[in-house]
Amino acid sequence: IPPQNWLLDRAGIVQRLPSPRRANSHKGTYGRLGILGGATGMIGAALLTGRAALKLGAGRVYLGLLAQDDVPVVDPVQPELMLRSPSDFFNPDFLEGLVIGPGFGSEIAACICLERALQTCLPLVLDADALNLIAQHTELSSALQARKAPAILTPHPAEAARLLNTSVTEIQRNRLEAARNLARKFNCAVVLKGAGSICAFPNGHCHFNTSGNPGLSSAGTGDVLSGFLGALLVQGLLPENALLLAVYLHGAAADVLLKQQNGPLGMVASEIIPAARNLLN
Ligand code: NPW
Ligand code: AMP
Ligand code: MG
Repeated sequence: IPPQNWLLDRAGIVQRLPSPRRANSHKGTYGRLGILGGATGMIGAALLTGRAALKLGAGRVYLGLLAQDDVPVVDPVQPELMLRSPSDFFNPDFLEGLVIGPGFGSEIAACICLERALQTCLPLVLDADALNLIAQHTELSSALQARKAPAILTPHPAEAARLLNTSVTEIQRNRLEAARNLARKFNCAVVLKGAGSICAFPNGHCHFNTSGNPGLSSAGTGDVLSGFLGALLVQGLLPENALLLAVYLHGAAADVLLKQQNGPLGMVASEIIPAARNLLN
């Protein structure tokens, strides 16, 4: 089939929703997600990802923070999150999915974690600094290309430019082509974020998101999106369904807030989380 383009709207996600919860389910039914990120100065990014994942239904969420000093041992806002050493994440059968990148930094410890993560068979969400490291280190980019297990890439235009070794202007000039090139280059599902996010797949098919608004143009909203994606993956959704649903829902939650709060100004990433939960339930 030649590559096709679709609009991603409410009708397009209905058949991708997770099945209703069984009465006799338990937390183990809904997956164990790990999140690697939160280097010094960016711990908030990993907390947002973790909170977003819990609120979209992941059974258990573990945070592996990269920061070395004054590392929190609990998230007082969301004590359900389990803060563990990143090295625990590589114990066999500990996790069923992994998000890497929110506030991850580019220190050597981050590089080593990413290298190990790429060697696992876990479904991965690669965001933010994980993408920057892949763009910088050919060994990491080759390891990603050689992977058999699924990975989803969530670059904003600057991260996409680094991955394709071009400029932001060039990415924005032809966003469709950029998204498709990324999906083909890394043989992964990709969302090229920004106003009118584009989800692209290695077979060339692309979906233009119709939800979202400039209220999302603030720090941490991308970190929340990666948590949504991780949560849907560990609940057993196929990567394609998890990506399309997470992207649409993230924007739709912002659209609800825009109406409720009479405008985009001052919308913050943490507000997107309960709004998305309401839409999914
Ligand atoms: P400019 O210059 O602003 O116009 P980086 P980052 C450009 C963590 N965070 N269209 C932008 O352009 C992240 O998870 C931590 C066009 C600029 O040049 C990462 O780990 C938070 N251009 C780390 O910080 C909350 C666009 O991209 C460049 C664009 C660094 O991530 C915040 C900036 O990108 C943050 O999430 C668009 N739509 N979007 C926390 N609370 O701890 C972006 N650009 O250099 O990759 O920096 O995205 O802030
Ligand atoms: P990040 O740059 O990684 O924090 O991600 C920002 C998130 O907000 C992405 O999901 C973007 O698609 C979304 N976003 C930012 N600005 C807009 C906008 N003007 N319209 C729609 N979505 C946006
Ligand atoms: Mg980001």
